[in-house]
Amino acid sequence: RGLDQEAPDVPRTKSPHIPPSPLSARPSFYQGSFPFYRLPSELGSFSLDEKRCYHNDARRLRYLSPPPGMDRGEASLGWDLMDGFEDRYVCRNEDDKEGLLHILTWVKENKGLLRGNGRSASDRPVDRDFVTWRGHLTKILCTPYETQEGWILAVTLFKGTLYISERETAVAYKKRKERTREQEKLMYSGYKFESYMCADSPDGSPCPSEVVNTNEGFCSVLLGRLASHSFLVSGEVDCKDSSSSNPSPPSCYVELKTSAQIRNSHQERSFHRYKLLKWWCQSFLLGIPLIVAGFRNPKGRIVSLEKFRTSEIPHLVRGDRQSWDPAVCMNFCNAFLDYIKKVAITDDPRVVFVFSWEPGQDITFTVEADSANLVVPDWYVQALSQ
Ligand code: 0WD
Ligand code: CA
Repeated sequence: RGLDQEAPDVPRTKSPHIPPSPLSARPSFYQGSFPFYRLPSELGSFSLDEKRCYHNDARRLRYLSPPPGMDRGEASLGWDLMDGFEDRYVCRNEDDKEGLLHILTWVKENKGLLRGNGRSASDRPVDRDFVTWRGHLTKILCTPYETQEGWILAVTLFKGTLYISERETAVAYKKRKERTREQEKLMYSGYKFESYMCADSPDGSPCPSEVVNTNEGFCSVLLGRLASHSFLVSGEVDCKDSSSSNPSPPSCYVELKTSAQIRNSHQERSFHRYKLLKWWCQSFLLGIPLIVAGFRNPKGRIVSLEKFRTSEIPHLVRGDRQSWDPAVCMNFCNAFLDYIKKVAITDDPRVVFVFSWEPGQDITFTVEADSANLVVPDWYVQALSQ
């Protein structure tokens, strides 16, 4: 015992807080067995319309409507992903930093669904450890293998729940502002693929002449658990497969992706190492079982469609020794969420804990005592204090 005995016997919350040392993101630290992860269950959903207005319903949910013969590889393709780029494209204003806005709006409008049992609702109105976007968790999961882009995640503890929101890094800002026309086209092509594959109703047909408007979206809100961490997560869902053998969400949801046609073994290896890592993390997190990928040629036409079962993706990359391991992603995420819980202990909506990471480095943090850049806005604090 020794040193322990000298520590004053005060409740943990009152003892002087010793800040934890930086957290490593090295893959070798996180090898081991896969941690407990519960398939998330859908609690609700919301939609964002063509003007980016919030609706507390599923009006923007779309339905998978693949071309006949897709499953036999016979689909007649050649879809032009550039069609409409010049004249039928409305792009969301990316300078408008929404943070957690839409998730918090959903929580505010659905408070009754979130009350814990036992505790008084006003003590912990959202009975979850974390609230965040799925996209932020995807970034965390990919961190041990990321060599290019760092991240900044801003965290606030408010009434017993940790809210995680992303801040754009200086590098990401610069990249966004300096995007070339070719990069813009590539971004457009992903959305255009959706208009070839999705219909507005379960028995409707796709409408490739429609305007592609990236303000629009359907987001599912789910409850999940990773080891000791409970969370509420929301993510944009591309479409629903009405013919799915399991009709309940998220099992009936489908993720759509585009990728460059693979023509040699080098391209195949890089597809496995980088693309499939991101695809797996993103869909696994929400429990989306199926990814439909369209492969495009250099002219921007779809040359083939392929289905990937999310659960099978780790097996596809297992043969490659230098590839990624899903257990490392999940163990790292578990460790990072533990780390956040150790660092962010001041329950105050004006306090923001800013975690940053750069490839090759450890995760560090700073504290903004009266932040000019809040994670949880005043209107939300008021709504949850009533
Ligand atoms: O402003 C930001 N930095 C972010 C905004 C970061 C993360 C999310 N969001 C918003 C998006 O506007 C969108 O409404 O959250 C919603 C999507 O959340 P998510 O599911 O957590 O995000 P993610 O998994 O990264 O992306 C899912 C899809 C993307 O599909 P692909 O197949 O490309 O991964 O959401 C779309 C995109 O279609 N998307 C966005 N749409 C508009 N603005 C954005 C964005 N910034 N990021 C992703
Ligand atoms: Ca997608």
